[in-house]
Amino acid sequence: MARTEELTFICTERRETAGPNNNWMSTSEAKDRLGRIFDGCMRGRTMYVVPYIMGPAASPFSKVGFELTDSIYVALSMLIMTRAGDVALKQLGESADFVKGLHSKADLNPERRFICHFPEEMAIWSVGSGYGGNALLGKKCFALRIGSYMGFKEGWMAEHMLIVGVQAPSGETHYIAGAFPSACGKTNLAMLNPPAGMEGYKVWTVGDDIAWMHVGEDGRLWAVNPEAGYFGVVPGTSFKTNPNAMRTIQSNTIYTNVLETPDKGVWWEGVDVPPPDQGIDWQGRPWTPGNGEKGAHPNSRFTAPANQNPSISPEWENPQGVPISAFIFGGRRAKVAPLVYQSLDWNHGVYVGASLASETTAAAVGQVGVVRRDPMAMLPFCGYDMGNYFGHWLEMGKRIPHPPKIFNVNWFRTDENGKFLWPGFGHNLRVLKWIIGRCDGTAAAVESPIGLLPAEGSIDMTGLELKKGTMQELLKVDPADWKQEVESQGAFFAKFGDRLPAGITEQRKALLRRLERQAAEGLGPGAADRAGIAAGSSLT
Ligand code: OXD
Ligand code: MN
Repeated sequence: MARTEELTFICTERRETAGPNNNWMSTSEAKDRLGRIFDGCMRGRTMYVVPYIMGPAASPFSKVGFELTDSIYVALSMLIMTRAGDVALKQLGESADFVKGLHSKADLNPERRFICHFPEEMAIWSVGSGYGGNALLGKKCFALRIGSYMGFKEGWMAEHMLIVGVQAPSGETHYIAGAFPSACGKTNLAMLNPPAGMEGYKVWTVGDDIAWMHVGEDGRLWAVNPEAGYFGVVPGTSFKTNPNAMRTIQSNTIYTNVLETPDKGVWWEGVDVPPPDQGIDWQGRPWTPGNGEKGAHPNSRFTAPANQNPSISPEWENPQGVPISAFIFGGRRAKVAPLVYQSLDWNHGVYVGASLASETTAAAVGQVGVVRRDPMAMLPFCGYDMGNYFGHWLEMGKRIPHPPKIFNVNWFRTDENGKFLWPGFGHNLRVLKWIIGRCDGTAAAVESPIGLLPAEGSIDMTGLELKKGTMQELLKVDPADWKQEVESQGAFFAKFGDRLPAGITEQRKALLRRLERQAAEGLGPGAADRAGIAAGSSLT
């Protein structure tokens, strides 16, 4: 039903390569342990051999993989999620440069379940699970864990980011890539419909989960979506919350762990139609409405072809990708993070991404409202030491002559009664418009210790009226909250030990200095200078 992070390993010669952010097993131990489980496990079954491409066919950035599997679900899903078959064999030609993926359901026993990655030899061995995130090896395993390691070695970036094109009424389109931890509305943002008052805009989906990005000859960063389909969460998906997703999943779609209706249809909690009188629940048991069980598992999924999405970008298969104007990082924060702010420069933006955090929701087991740090939303997916990963980000800043501007967003700020201050969904386009305005130099901003905030009136509110004072509340930077936040960030970064780049530590100190200066300025003009607190890095 879900990814099993505790059974997911990075397997390398040396433990240091994997870093404190990954479970580690030595290459030889992993092959020995898993080899014994794999031995004979497909006897009497059909083995499928799936050659596939991650990335558009004929793109210089695409890479080929093979997956051997004994799961028909995996084989068919790979045909949806990747460009598979002949096209991949043609692309590979005589080359031996491909990622070797081995998967078996074996006996589906959690005691004998392992998802092992061998970045040093471009191989993935996954056994004992049939869940997409563990078993569709092109996605998280290849495109992110192996991909991030390749990017580190080869000078490009594999990120857990959606990619959208925002077309203005003038016809001009800007591309934005965004990283969000799970349960932050990434798929909805990737398929956003403009709100009332912004009908002249159009949002195009390039990708909903993963971006592979290279520095182009023009000095900008260009992104391709390595996938060809969507592996999305079903419950809560409806014509009200995400009409484009609903239209995408009407046909050629594989559903897992949903309710089966008597006419062999599917149903789930949160869809626009009432439940059937009876059905078979996600565990295969008879189900009736109100019997106290969920019909669909909260993480039930659809696998659907991207080209069925009504908002699919005309550029989504462009072999060169699309040029990225802005990165956005976003988490679920009831307090602390304003609706949107811009980083002061690339390095500060890397810090903003590295300190990304989100509060846990009822959708996952465990305590609700606990802040979890998830740098660049990559904590479960970075295939090597995350300190080195931060270093790679800082390094990329020097290699991109015209880098994307970096922003942080928070759709989830609440008032004192715990009610969301921002309507979210289509209205998030108002924030994207401000972000694009910043990239174009047309939207106004004001300085704050944490970065640049929208100047009053600079967010387009045509067609949306908020209660008086709400926008101020959404954009508030509370010094006490932020002092605590910076402390919590420091405790998190300490875990990376001496692998943490100096650039990250410097950014944290500079942020602290700017906050202290602001606090002192609250004491009256000149107080900061008298207290000897230096100004933060220059605002350019
Ligand atoms: C996913 C995930 O399935 O991030 O995309 O877990
Ligand atoms: Mn994801």
